[in-house]
Amino acid sequence: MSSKKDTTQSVASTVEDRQKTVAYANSLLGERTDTYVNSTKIEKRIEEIKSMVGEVLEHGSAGWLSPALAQSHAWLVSQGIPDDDATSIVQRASEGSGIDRETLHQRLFETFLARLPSCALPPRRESGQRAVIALIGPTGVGKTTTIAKLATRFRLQQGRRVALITADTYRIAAVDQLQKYAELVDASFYVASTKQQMRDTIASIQDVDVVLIDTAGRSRTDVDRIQETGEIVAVAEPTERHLVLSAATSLTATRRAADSFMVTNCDRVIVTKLDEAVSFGEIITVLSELQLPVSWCTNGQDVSANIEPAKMERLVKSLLPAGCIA
Ligand SMILES: Nc1nc2c(ncn2[C@@H]2O[C@H](COP(=O)(O)OP(=O)(O)O)[C@@H](O)[C@H]2O)c(=O)[nH]1
Ligand SMILES: [Mg+2]
Repeated sequence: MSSKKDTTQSVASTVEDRQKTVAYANSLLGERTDTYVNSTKIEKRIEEIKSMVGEVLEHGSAGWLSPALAQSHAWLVSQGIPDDDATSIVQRASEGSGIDRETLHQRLFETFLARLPSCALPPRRESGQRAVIALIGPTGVGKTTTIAKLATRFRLQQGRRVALITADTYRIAAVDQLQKYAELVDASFYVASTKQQMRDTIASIQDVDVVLIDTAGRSRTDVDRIQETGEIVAVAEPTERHLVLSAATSLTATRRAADSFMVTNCDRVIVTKLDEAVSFGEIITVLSELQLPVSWCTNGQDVSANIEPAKMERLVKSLLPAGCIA
């Protein structure tokens, strides 16, 4: 129970506190504390504060009322998702009131998964149909290595009969390399660098379950050669035409490559070099734009391993690891 004396003391100390606060505020304003308050200066400060509050509110109206949203946006941009995409994705994922970080993470995961194309299943042995699989794409993305990986998988791991055809005669060493590999995995090997050669070769191949066609890497600006590659491949009447894209390349380069190689009528995508990718936003963006089914992912140089059927959940997990917006 407080006495009257206590109450008087407490009122006195409140008044004293207030005076101290006013004195402190005035001192901050650079005024003497006991004489007068410079109203012009105070008004100026109030204007400054108003403008600061205005900025905060404006920022809030863009969707960043919560630090978790701003953090998610910053994370996505740091992972190579274009700024505008990141903004609209985070805004949509945060719709509704009071969502927690875990829900936001889950919604972002689902949003990216929904934007990505489906996965293409590997050719089924039971189909009874011969699979003719062509790989097309820029130089150095890993086409020949992936052909060797697929040959290993189909031949050594699944016991299917495999033939390798290379249309790449520009690099003699590459032809030798693939031929040696074909011997190693007990696959037949052919070179066909013109339409006529391809026609003859494909007609001559009998009793094979899978034909793998390697093509020359082309610079994305080499439009005529890209077209020519497409025509040579077309003669083989492939059941699958894979555009090979590296996850370790910039968004601009991958977008342009995808653009240039579309004339070859690719109907699926292989993503290589996931092990070398510093971030995953670039490849996820291109795959989402392309909307071609993704068949395989490769993640290393070991031809006896380092390839697996594509799984979009894995890619999204790499983009949004647990705790990235914690
Ligand atoms: N780290 C990594 N390197 C790869 C992968 N696939 C291919 N490579 C390497 O990329 C380089 C070019 O590969 P290559 O198959 O010759 O590319 P191509 O020009 O498209 O036929 C080689 O050094 C390969 O070992 C991969 O998944 N990860
Ligand atoms: Mg090659």
